[in-house]
Amino acid sequence: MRSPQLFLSLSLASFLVLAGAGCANSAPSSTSTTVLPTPEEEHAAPTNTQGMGMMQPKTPPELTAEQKAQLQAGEETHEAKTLTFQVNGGMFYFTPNMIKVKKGDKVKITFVNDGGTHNFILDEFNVKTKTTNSGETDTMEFTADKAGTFEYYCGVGQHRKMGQKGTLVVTE
Ligand SMILES: [Cu+2]
Repeated sequence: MRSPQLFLSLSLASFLVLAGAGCANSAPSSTSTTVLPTPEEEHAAPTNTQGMGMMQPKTPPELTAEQKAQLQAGEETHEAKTLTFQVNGGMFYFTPNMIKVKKGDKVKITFVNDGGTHNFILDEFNVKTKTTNSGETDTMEFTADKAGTFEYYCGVGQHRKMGQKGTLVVTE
């Protein structure tokens, strides 16, 4: 009667040992599974670099023919009127970075975000666009009711310090 019980106990003990050994055996294979993702991480690295690239300064785009015509309309002799400008902004520039108008002009500016997070601020005329993301635009209007030289800039992070600014010249 005792023999079968002893056999069962031994069998149970053996099973536990084997089960334990099984776990121990599975440990190395899970370790090698952990090693496998490394090539994928290396593959993902260029994507991260591109993400960092978004933060790097970019060469400002050339003025388009339309932008040149808009700037010329502001510069040439004229009676007070409505002037429209497209201003592109990116890391860390505004194109154009110089706009000239006459006192009394109504100025309409469409800000186009070329890439990154930016806004367009012109304190002296209480102008501030919403903070935009890549590809977004925002339009604002104001009357250039005082003559002088005013700086417009991006208020995001250190962008102004990095050179994302421009000059509005309002002449009498
Ligand atoms: Cu900015």
